[in-house]
Amino acid sequence: MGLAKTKYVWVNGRLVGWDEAKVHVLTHALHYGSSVFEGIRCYETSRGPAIFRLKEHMERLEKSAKIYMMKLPYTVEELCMAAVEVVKANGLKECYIRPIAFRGTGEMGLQAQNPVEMAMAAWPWGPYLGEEGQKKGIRVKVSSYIRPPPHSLPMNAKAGGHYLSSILAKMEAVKAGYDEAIMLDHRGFVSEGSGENIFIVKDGVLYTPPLYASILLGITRDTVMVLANDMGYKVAEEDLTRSMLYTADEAFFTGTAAEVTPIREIDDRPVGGGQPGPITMKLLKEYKEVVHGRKPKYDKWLTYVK
Ligand code: PPE
Repeated sequence: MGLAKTKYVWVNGRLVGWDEAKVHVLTHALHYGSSVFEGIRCYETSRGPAIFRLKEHMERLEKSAKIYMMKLPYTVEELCMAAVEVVKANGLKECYIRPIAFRGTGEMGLQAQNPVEMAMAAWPWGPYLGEEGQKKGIRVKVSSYIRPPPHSLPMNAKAGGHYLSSILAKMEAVKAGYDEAIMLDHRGFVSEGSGENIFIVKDGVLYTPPLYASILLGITRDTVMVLANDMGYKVAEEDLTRSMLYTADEAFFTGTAAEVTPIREIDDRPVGGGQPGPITMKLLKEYKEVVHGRKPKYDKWLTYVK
């Protein structure tokens, strides 16, 4: 899948041409995965393009960096302004924005405190698990790979190296003919997808794994929790077992890239009726309304690109 190339990329504080946005082969992060990043979406609205929950994403980036003792060379505010600049300069209406901070060149070795460099690119990106997947639901498999426990890797940070675990799980699932993987944590409870958080619905109540199940504290997870509450549904952050997945009425993934994606089958067992569930679809619809700026109540989550 080729990336939809855009004109400019923001690199260390200035816009450069797409093809100029390069790093040296001895970049620390290339060898050891010492990077932290974000994934943010910008949507078209009647008031122009709007970036969804921009500040929360940049704040999470700062926290991820802190965990790995990386000092970001820009403030959250400066990074928010840079994101707006990238969208604007490229004339994009709807896009995915990828800020990354990484240890650059200088010394080699694990302890190297090489200067932290930053870049931010934006490009048009469709639904993570396919247009069709979002409409009809996807088929998933519980992975043989578990999420690293918190005393092995701080999975609450969105760090480059952490994705090696996700890559193994995703490749395994796709090679076996499924769309995505669900990973369990080191205790055997449900954690999350390779690049999404997971929810189930049982008897009208939403359940999602807690922070300590080695999940990334997803911003879409938070959005869906707020929307569900406001729609009158109860939401519980609780440990989920594998069999609770099999007997759920509905299941879905959340993520900036995945948005809300229904799950119609888990380990060859149909979820509910084997089709996207009604509460899932209501949440997906509401999510789309909100990100496209059609719900004044949640306008505080939008940063307009003017
Ligand atoms: N868990 C993981 C492991 C994860 O990577 C993501 C985002 C989430 C949960 C959901 O977080 P949030 O986007 O804040 O709701 N995954 C990104 C895609 C990773 C990729 O490049 O592939 C994303 O959705 O942007």
